[in-house]
Order: sequence, then structure tokens, then C-alpha cells
Amino acid sequence: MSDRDPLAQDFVRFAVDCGVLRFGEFKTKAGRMSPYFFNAGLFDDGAKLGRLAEFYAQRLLASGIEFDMVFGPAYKGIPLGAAVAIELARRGRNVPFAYNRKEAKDHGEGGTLVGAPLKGRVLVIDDVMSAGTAARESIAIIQAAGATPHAVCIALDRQEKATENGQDVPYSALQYVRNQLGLQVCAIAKLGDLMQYLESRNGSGTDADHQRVLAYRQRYGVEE
Ligand code: OMP
Repeated sequence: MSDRDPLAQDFVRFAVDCGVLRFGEFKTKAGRMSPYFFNAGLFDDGAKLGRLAEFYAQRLLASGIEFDMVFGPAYKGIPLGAAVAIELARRGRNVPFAYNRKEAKDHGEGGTLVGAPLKGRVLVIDDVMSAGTAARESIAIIQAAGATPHAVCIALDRQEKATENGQDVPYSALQYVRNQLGLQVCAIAKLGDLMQYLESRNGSGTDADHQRVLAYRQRYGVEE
């Protein structure tokens, strides 16, 4: 078993306390029945968003990943990117911030990009990466603007097999983005941290949530 990561453990506890991370039966975008779900939309007040941004900033600054600006992909990435940009500035690292619209605007300033011009090494802030669809869209937007998609930081890495044309592949979306697309990646916590949280919550036993997560990982999980 890998070492305990205190920041990740604090984050998993925080996400459970906020009701963002829940156990039960959920259908994922890829159509899998998952025993847990991470709904970042439930970081739904100023204090929770501020705390979340602290976790991202701590993880990012400790990772050594370099970047020139922050991009928050529509929709969920927009408040996340904004909150992280604010927190980075509070920590002395003020960088430009941009986000996109899903629908192009044909009046006023026009276009789909809002905020600072996309240039240099762009860091994408997002919630969860499952199949990697959202990450690929962000990469395409950044490249189309002539900037460099450089890094992705997410809150939770589900560490499960990505799908291609409806088929499971032996690597996760995060691994694909890192190994095939060459981006730097980091996550505040990953499935392995969630398992450790469940282990310490249950003491020596294994409760039903834990067993279901173990079975899910057995079926869909990837190696780190
Ligand atoms: P990809 O764009 O395929 O990587 O999937 C990411 C999306 O999955 C997120 O933006 C959510 O819509 C959704 N999701 C979660 O938010 N939390 C989860 O725990 C699992 C999923 C999911 O559907 O896989």
C-alpha cells in the first residue's frame, strides 16, 4: 500500500463532510454503476469554495508544476479556476485567468473565450477526470488559441480505465493525458486515498461502502 498522503486525507474528509463525496449507487458519464460519486457542484458556499481552492493551491505549489496562466473550462471549471487564481494570488503567485463559454456569443465582445488572452503554458483546473472528454476539449481550445496546454490539476483522480469507442482501455484518462499527450498532471486526491480513508474510518473491519468500492476498483481500476 502506498504511503498516507495527509493533504489527500484531509481533502477526502472535507469532501465527505461537505456531501460532495458520497457513497451509494451512481451512474457515471461512461455508464458505469459506481459506489461513490464526487459532485464538485456541492462546494456550494464561499467558505467551501475558499477551502477547496486552498487544497488545489497547496497541491499545485508543492507539485513544482510550472505554468503561466489558469484556464477554467465551462461550466464547472469556471468557478474552480477563478477560486484557484484568487488563492494563488493570495499566496503571492498572481497569474492571468481565462475561461470559455459553451456557446459562442455573436454580439458584444464575441467569441467563446473570456478573460486574459490564452498564451504561454496554460494550466487547466477541473473537478474530475473520468474518460478524459472534458480534458481533450480544453486542450483543443488552448491549442486553437495558439497557447500551450501544459498541465491539468483536478480535485479527484478516479484511477479507472478510460473508454475509447465504448471499450475499456487499460489506462486511465489521467495517464493518457500525461503519457500520450505529454501534459503534467496532478490531483488533490485519488481513489487510493479514498480507499485509505475508508480503511481508517472502519478500523479493522470492512463496511459495505468499502467492499463496494473495492469491487469497483477490481473491475475498473488501473495501476497507479
Ligand atoms: P470526462 O469528461 O469523461 O473525463 O468526465 C468528467 C465528468 O464526469 C465530470 O465533469 C462529471 O460530469 C462526471 N463525474 C463527476 O463529476 N464525478 C464522478 O465521481 C464521476 C463522474 C463521471 O461521470 O464519471
